[in-house]
Amino acid sequence: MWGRGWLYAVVLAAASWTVDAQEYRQRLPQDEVIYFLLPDRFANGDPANDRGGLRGGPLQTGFDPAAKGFFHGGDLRGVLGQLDYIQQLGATAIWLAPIFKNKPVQGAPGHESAGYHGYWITDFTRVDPHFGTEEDFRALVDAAHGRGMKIYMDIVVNHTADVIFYRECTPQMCPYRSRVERPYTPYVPKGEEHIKFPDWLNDLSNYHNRGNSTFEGESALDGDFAGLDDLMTENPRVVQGFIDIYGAWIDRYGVDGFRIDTARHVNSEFLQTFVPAMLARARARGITNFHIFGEVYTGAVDVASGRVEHAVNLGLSGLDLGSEVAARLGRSVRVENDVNAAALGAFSLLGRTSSQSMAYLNLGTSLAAGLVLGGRLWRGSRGVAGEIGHIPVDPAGDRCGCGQRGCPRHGPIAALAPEQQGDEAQQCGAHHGLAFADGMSLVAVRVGEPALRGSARA
Ligand SMILES: [Ca+2]
Ligand SMILES: [Ca+2]
Ligand SMILES: [Ca+2]
Repeated sequence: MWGRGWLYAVVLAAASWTVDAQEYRQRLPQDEVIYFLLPDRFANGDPANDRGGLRGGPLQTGFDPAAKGFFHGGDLRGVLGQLDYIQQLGATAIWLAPIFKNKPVQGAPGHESAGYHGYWITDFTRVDPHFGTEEDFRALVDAAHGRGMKIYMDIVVNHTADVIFYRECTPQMCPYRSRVERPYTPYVPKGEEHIKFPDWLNDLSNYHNRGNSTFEGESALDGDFAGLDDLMTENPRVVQGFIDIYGAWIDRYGVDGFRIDTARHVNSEFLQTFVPAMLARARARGITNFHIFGEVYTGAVDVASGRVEHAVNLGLSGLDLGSEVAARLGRSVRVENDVNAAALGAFSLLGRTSSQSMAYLNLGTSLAAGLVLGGRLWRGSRGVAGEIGHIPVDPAGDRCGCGQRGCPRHGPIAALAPEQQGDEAQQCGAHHGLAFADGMSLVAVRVGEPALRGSARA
């Protein structure tokens, strides 16, 4: 009796397995549980490929498991060997960081690091030898599908590896040249003229060549992401080139979706052509519910949309503050980080001009800074240029709301007895600020009420 019951259970399990495997295509994107992994850092299934078939030391092969900026040996076979583990976690889809062939090592002498993360692509049509072979990728996709799991590829269309340099400036020191100026004069070091594939990627006229992005205004689209060669994604040659490249990955492997890297730095017209083309390609391959999603990185406050992404001291996240306030006031509203806004206010209050710069240090409920450079607020590439209160200074310190340990954000307040903190914070919260302007002359800006009330700290 027990034997028959056991057999019955096995048959049932096999039947449901088959049904799952066939039905994964019907599953909607919003029903997926996605597991994101960096193949290099996940599992090493084949030590023979750790150096990507290259000879020499870390600067030639990119392999150095003792250095965090280099390849550590993980690969596609390693992921294949861990599918049980990933599925048992409850994941139904795997999002792999880019697996395309990268420039193994790049960076100025003394500052080199490797393409272990996969975002410095030179050949968009091949698997990076550090991660394995085309056969390894096919085996992984097929095995995942056999379990009813999906594979999402991480793709890049905004840039390639850093291969192009400019005659007029040294690498990393090329300020953005606007669209009303002439672009830089691009060149490729000898021996790298045809390092990219397909070959249209070696045509320098397919790039913006305008220098480094400040991640604001037009430079967010046309500027180089820290020197990475920014493609002219408004050029029909580039659009068709990427449709051909990534369409072929759908055709060859039947992958289930794409995550588009740095999507915010690509013109929307590109995406409006590319995305429908990929969906059509997937449908032709019998892939229903092909899922495309893009990366958008903003600071705690997304100034462009007026959205508060995360305000750790207030415990707020995902709040459309700009829209809500605008709706209530009936006026257009701009949302800005509080200390940045205070810095701009102090800059104006002090009568500074557009040729001057200033650092504004906030000593209140939190420790933070605002930077005004040449009359303009400087948010930095990730919108956190002034967040000095979230730079870990004590690895063994308390956990901060930002997720890191040992942040000095409570510096001025934390020195007080706990019963004083609330009151002091409240008092300081309204009136505080020290401005370092024009070569470090220190100006106090409205320390105000707490000082009048006799607060020694204020
Ligand atoms: Ca390996
Ligand atoms: Ca470059
Ligand atoms: Ca771009």
